[in-house]
Amino acid sequence: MDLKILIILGCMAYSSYAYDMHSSFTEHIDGDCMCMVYEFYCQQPDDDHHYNMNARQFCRQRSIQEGGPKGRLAVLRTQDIDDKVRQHIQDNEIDGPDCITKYGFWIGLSDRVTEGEYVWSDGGSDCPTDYRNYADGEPNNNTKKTGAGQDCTQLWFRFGHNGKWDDEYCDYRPKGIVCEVPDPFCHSEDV
Ligand SMILES: [Ca+2]
Ligand SMILES: [Ca+2]
Repeated sequence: MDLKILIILGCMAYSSYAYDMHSSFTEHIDGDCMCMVYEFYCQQPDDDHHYNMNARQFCRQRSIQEGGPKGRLAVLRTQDIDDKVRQHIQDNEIDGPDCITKYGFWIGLSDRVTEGEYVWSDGGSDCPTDYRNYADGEPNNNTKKTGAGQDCTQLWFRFGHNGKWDDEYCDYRPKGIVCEVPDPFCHSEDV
């Protein structure tokens, strides 16, 4: 394989995990947790069907400072955070086709490992939470499109759900992304 092809492949691999941020806001999390920056990204390219996995890997590369604590798909720990994230999406009008055509944003909650056991992207270690805000009838682990069912959670902007949560196929449709990135420079009085 010549150098040119290697460079092209390298750029393709890089570009699949580098999305342009639409907007963000910072929030102090009560308790021992530090400030979090919630970052919003419009829908991923319709490319290789590893949509949720790519989103997870992308958020894990994010940091406020080079070498600082890394991000992850957002953990909506409290109703307050959940409300602010969903309000941000609506206030910035990114709940429609200008940003997402597949009706949702990934957040960091899944039952990928054990069906029915939902685990947050932080493993529940930093700020344990039982908070949930699924739409009526969800999660339903729908198996119509793939036999594996639905294991990844989206903020659902279809049928008037206004960002209530839904379990969705992890790798069937591209989605927007909400990452959270710890901000080591933020203090509670700043926000
Ligand atoms: Ca499931
Ligand atoms: Ca569902």
